Amino acid sequence: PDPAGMALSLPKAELHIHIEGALEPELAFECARRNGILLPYADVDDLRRRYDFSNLQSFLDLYYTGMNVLRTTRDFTELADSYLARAREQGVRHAEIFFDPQAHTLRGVELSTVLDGLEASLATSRERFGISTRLIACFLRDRGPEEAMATFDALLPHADRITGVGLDSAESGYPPDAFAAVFSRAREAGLSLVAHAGEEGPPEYVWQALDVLGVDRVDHGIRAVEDATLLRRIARDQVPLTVCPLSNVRLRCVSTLDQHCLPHLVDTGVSATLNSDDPAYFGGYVADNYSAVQRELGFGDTALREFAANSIRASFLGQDEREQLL
Ligand code: ES4
Ligand code: ZN
Repeated sequence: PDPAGMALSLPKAELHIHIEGALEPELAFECARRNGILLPYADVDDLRRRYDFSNLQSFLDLYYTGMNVLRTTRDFTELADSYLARAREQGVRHAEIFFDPQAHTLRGVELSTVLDGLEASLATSRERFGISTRLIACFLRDRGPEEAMATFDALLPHADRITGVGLDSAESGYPPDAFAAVFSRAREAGLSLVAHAGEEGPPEYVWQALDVLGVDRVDHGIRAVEDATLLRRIARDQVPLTVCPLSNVRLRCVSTLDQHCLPHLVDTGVSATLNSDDPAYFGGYVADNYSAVQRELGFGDTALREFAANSIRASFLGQDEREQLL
């Protein structure tokens, strides 16, 4: 048995991937050149050398600067194609892809440009890459609930093009409960609900994501291990967590991978999935996260199979489609 091979070949779903975080430096410079934009970095190597983060905000600063080169439908199509090509090599059979509408509309790129561009790639992802895909629109929590509501209004005419809404960006100081109204409207519109919580923020934010927003999955959720009652709740209700181990280390939410709480989550009966978050920035795509936890946390083949099965069960695919992948 080849451990790397197992991590790569297991059929899996990726449920926590920000498409803007799949922007590799090479494509960033190509888009910059095409669009006549000057990136504040000398070249690809100079940009890569800056991928040394001290916390979530230090990453977000680079993430929002980098995506400024994305202007045309073609840019978004090539971005999604680039992710799908890498995801296929990593055994991904289904991907639920986050995008940040406000990060584009705030700098003058139309929502329809973003959606048309992504869809031009995703519409044929099954035929070209063997990957089914869904889109999840995330609200930027540090831009506040009013802007989230306005963004939801702008998304509504396109509601058939997205499967759910999420909540991301800077977490500390931005509790989920402020977004109760917009999440309630999203639920009424028949959308699935997710939220980043307990990445940098406290267990209280995870409680709010569950009890106030009513999310179907929690993104990250690792700080739930600090609250035994919360952890039991997550295990009892089998609320899936989309865990991103390499991200947690790169953003220093966890000091080293061998200190990660994933074994504790598994021991408590939590449905944990493994994901890449922002693969271009965090040193690996999804299977690299599987191999990393195998190497550093001692998870065996059975555990890796369980993570992959969890990812398919936790997806927003219909029951038939899920069963085909299991
Ligand atoms: C993100 Cl790692 C992470 N956390 C919160 N928001 C994000 N947006 C993109 N990556
Ligand atoms: Zn994320």
